[in-house]
Amino acid sequence: MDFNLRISICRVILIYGLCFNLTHAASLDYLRSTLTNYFSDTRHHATNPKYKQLTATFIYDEFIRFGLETTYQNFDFDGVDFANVIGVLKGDNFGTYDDHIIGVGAHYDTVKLTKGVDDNGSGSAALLEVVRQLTSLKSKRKHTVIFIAFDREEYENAHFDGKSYGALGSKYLISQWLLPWIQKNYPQTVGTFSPYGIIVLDTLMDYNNSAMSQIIPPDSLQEFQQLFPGVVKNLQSDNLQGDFLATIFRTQFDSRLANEFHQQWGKMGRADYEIEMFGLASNLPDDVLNKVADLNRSDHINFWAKNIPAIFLSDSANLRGKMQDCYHHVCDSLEVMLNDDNLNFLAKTSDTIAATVDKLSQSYAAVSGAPGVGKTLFTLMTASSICVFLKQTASML
Ligand SMILES: *[C@@H]1O[C@H](CO)[C@@H](O)[C@H](O)[C@H]1NC(C)=O
Ligand SMILES: *[C@@H]1O[C@H](CO)[C@@H](O)[C@H](O)[C@H]1NC(C)=O
Ligand SMILES: CC(=O)N[C@H]1CO[C@H](CO)[C@@H](O)[C@@H]1O
Repeated sequence: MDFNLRISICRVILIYGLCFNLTHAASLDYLRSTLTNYFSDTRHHATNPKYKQLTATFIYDEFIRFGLETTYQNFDFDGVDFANVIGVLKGDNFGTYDDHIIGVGAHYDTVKLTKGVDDNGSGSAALLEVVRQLTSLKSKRKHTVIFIAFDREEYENAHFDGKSYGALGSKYLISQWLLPWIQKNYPQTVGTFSPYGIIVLDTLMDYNNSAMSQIIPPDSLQEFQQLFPGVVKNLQSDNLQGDFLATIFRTQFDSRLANEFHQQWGKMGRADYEIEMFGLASNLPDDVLNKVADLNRSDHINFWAKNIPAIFLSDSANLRGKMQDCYHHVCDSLEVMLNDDNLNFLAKTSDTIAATVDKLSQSYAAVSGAPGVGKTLFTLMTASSICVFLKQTASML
């Protein structure tokens, strides 16, 4: 075989390789190794403090490695020390009211006796994958991005004063870190502070395309129908497959973020991984809201309570597939949760978050000639037209 022909064959193989990689930018290897090495065992302060500490340190070190301004926010509850991990990627507009901050957050702790791979290893792994993608582009951006790994979201026992103390990490984050941090860094007295808000990830890798794998709680079916008629119709006509990511948001306050996320999801391919938008109208009566309280169960509620926009992404946890049995139990484990479909579903979610944050924070190529988004996009577009050409040629042969 002559040398030039060999080179040409090598090129074709290379381009083919590119075609296969094009479906997502997410690194399946990074997601898999993160889940396997740092989110596959209990992360509870009483039952497995060592592993929890290992995980927190890993997140902190990864944030640093990816170039974020990283800090622990320690807080005390009932005499126990907890720690949120915070990483900031400053935009050009940092410190001015033109800075529309966008956040991504997930809790890394677990309840006492679960392995917590899906709840909420999945959200934390996606969080790190998004940081990896956004910082590897070496682009700059106008708006600041904040990444947060929350501690102490989980709380399973009744407290002695009878109140519920779930999602404490995000509550303390807002009151003891975020609001003081904003006051210090954005001291203007004119203008309006207008963050895009935060994307909260909790329990989001359980994909299941079997019929009847998605539960709509029967005793609140009527309320779900009343609030989200389109979603319920979709699910029913789809034989209640648990094959979608649930996006929960308030139509009046969170639509900027929710709509962008929805649009980006549509551009990612893999149409079999679906999305459903649960937009909550304002001023709904409490008795209706109480029947759909599952939509409240993560850190986003603390942002809502402080009038900060937030959207909540989830697979719906115990209402779906294997999580019906494994939610908060030992079998929320690698053996049960780590399969190709779940990993690819998580990859699509990570890609969509990265694209949403990249778009809203207005990234642009750094002048130094480093490969910025523009150049990467150009390469991708060239590669994708070659892919289309190759696929067409292949189908003609
Ligand atoms: C859920 O959150 C909404 C908005 O913060 C609130 O109005 C509602 O009372 C909450 N419902 C429950 C059951 O906690
Ligand atoms: C899908 O969900 C059903 C329960 O509805 C479960 O029996 C089945 O194992 C799940 N399949 C996968 C691939 O998780
Ligand atoms: C989405 C989801 O189910 N998240 C869970 C994470 O853990 C908290 C605390 O137990 C639950 O309330 C959430 O349901």
